[in-house]
Amino acid sequence: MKEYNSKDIVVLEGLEAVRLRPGMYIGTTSSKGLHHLLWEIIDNSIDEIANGFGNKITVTLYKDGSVSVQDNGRGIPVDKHPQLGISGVEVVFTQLHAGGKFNNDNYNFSGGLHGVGASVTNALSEWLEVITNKNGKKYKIEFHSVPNSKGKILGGTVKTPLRCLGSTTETGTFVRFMPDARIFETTNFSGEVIAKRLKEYAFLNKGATIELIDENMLNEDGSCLRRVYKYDGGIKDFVTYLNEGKNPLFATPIYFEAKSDKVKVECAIQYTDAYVENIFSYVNNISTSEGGTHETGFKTALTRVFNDAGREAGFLKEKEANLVGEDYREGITAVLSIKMKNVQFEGQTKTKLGNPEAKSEVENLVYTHLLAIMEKADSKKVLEAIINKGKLAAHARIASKKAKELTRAKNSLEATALIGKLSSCSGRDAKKNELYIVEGDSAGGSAKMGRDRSFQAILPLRGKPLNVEKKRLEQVLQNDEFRSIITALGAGIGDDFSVEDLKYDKVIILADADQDGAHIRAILLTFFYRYMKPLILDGHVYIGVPPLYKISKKNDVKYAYSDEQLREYADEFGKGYDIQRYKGLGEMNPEQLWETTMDPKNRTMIRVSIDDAAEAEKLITTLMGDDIESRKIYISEYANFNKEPDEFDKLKKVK
Ligand code: TTJ
Repeated sequence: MKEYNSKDIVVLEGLEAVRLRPGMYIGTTSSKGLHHLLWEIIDNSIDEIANGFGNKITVTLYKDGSVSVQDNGRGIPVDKHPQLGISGVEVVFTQLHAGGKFNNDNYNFSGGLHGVGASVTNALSEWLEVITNKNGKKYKIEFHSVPNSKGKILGGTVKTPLRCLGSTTETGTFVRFMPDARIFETTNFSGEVIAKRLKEYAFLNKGATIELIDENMLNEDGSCLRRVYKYDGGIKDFVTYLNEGKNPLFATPIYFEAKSDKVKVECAIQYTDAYVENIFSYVNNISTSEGGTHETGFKTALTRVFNDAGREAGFLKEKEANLVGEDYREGITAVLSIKMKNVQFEGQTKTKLGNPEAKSEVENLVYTHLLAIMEKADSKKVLEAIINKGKLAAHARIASKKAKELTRAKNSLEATALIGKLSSCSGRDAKKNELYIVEGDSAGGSAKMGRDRSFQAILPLRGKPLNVEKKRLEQVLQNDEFRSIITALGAGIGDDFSVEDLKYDKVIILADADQDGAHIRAILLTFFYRYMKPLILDGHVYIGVPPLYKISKKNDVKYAYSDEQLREYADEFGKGYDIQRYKGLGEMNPEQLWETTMDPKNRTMIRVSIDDAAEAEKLITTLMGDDIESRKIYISEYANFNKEPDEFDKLKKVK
């Protein structure tokens, strides 16, 4: 082997930094970070397919805990990189930020959000192997992370240099890796999590076959579980899937593709009799859950098209005013998928498209193509349904305007009466203040007495709040519990909600650890999700976790938050201890509640986040909507406790 030169040392130091501070590259070393390793690899194959090279991706979970990704694209290049003097494939896996893209000419569109690159996956793997089939030959290179002579682990170094294994008629790339257990809190990949992501990719890349093989899950006949996703309708099928269990206003989603010299747009739209707005947007296959310029352009075009086409067709009379954007978005389910070069992401979670040109490009394309569809004679019924729905929404909007204003009016008599139940805090620094929403008056009372009133405010909730799913804003605003929450937060609601006006940095839901408590949490989260989504997206919503047990021996008191922890403490105490099981928050006295659940030094909280907007949406409609049948199916599919015994037995876990 040739000697290392200085350039190679730079490369090694790059990957060293990744092992030193994995969090800087993949956010966290939890399960989420572990899966990030896989997304880095899969995204490369998706890019290849999205640009028209190949049509199949296979992800395999192996018994030894490793995972592989295979595509039938062009294969990673093996020729020597002119500056670095090593093969292209070695560059991709050892050079930070190299990715699968050497320059912009190889790909028209590519993600670049997850894009810390495949080298990060390599650096954080115990071993990684690559097979690339290219130019009629099969090549293989292997990497590993092993200690050097000083005992320091070097991540992702070449174990076996690139060699040719012979000839082949295939083209494409195969990458298999073993995540490094010395880095991650857990190295168990979740078939469910991966399947969800692959399904979304399959919707976004119509016609592509994306499969997941899980060797750890066996079917009855001993074969391993194989899930295949292929949607010839693409995002049109996506919309149909999202609307399962709802009542669509017309049978087939509106669908069109269009492109200019700057962007490619694909769009599917269907309305249901629901009241919520569901627009999912993507740029280069990356979910833009914070929206951005493309989504703004889309919304503007939507309003213009329906007003113009509606007037032309006579559904909007001369004396009737145009409807506004939100009227046309009530009950909409839409997927907007665009492709463009040089994407810029902004926002708190870097999921908001910033490119200014995307607004006008998308607006023009959507306006022209959607208008052409709506002007067709056989679209008349569809157009009429949309305009009528919009008119009803406009009516409700005007009716709820007054109620909305009330919740914003800080000093009005009514507003003061509403927050009468609120025990506010004395501090005025919104960045430090916390609002506890507490289940039940008795727990609310304990929380009031136990809290640190300088920054903690308490809002007790009486009984079950209203399930806001399937309710119009107007009805939500008539509900006392929600009105007090809205007024207390002081940041508006729905389209008017602005996180900047928040009076609290943390909104903490505190409910019992039982069925009723779970229901209350679900209802509150549904409300925040539907009417204050940025509150969740920006990470302001938390679930307080009260202890399940108090275990004590003489003056030594410990609180356990799980059965496992209880066993641990019982072992520590040995003999002669007492266990108290808390059935509810109300059983704790103010001091105990403070100590275990509210004191920032000791408390445990779960921060609520949305990883996958489309799946979150599906979950909420299924769990909180009024279609009982699909809720049953969902629960039996995803929550094993309700599975039919024989159905569950089909999937035997093997080690
Ligand atoms: C790059 O431009 C020249 C032709 O090949 C392009 C390329 O690298 N294609 C490519 C990379 N297809 N698939 C990959 C890939 C697949 C996996 C599983 C992992 C990685 C890092 C890249």
